[in-house]
Amino acid sequence: MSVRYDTRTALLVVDVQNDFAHPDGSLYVKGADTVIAAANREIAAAREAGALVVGTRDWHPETTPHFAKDGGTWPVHCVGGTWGAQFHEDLDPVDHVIHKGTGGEDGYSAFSMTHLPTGETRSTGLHELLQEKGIERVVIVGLATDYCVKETALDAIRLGYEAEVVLDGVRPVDLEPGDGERALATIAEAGATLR
Ligand code: VGL
Ligand code: ZN
Repeated sequence: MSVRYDTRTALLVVDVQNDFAHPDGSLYVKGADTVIAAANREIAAAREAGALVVGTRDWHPETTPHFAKDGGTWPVHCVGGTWGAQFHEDLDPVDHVIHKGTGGEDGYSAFSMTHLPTGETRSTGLHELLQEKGIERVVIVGLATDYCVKETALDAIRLGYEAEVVLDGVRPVDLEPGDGERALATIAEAGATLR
């Protein structure tokens, strides 16, 4: 069944950036081409219904405890201003862009960033934007199921939004086999709808 959109709904297009979505990207997620097609289909449906379309970008400094070379987990990716951080060129335009991870945080959630050394959490501005626009429900597509999609869905529920994840519009990194499936189970358990 297709997703319903209305003016109190926002479509969140999570991190469809070259480093995740382009085969030459440093953290390419397999199946990202399917995600781009699904994201564009949802963007068109959202626009038709007058729903807000928000795109997020992972936007890291050159040095951050998020990167393996600085003591973290990941290869260098989505450094702010670089090719890898740009939206994939096949992705249709969004209305608003939200940046996350800008201060050296992991920045998995589209809503909040936790500063790793201090544990302090601050907003990306997304919640404020959605409140200002009277949004009560979010529909989520993008990358990656087991990190940014998961944390965004959990934060959305925590903040009081209805949340729906479009299954053909997300793909996992799967550092460990099954991470994506486990993330979807966690998302559903928290109260989001999987569509
Ligand atoms: C993400 C790993 C590292 C994501 C971001 O967008 O899901 N994954 N940084
Ligand atoms: Zn990242």
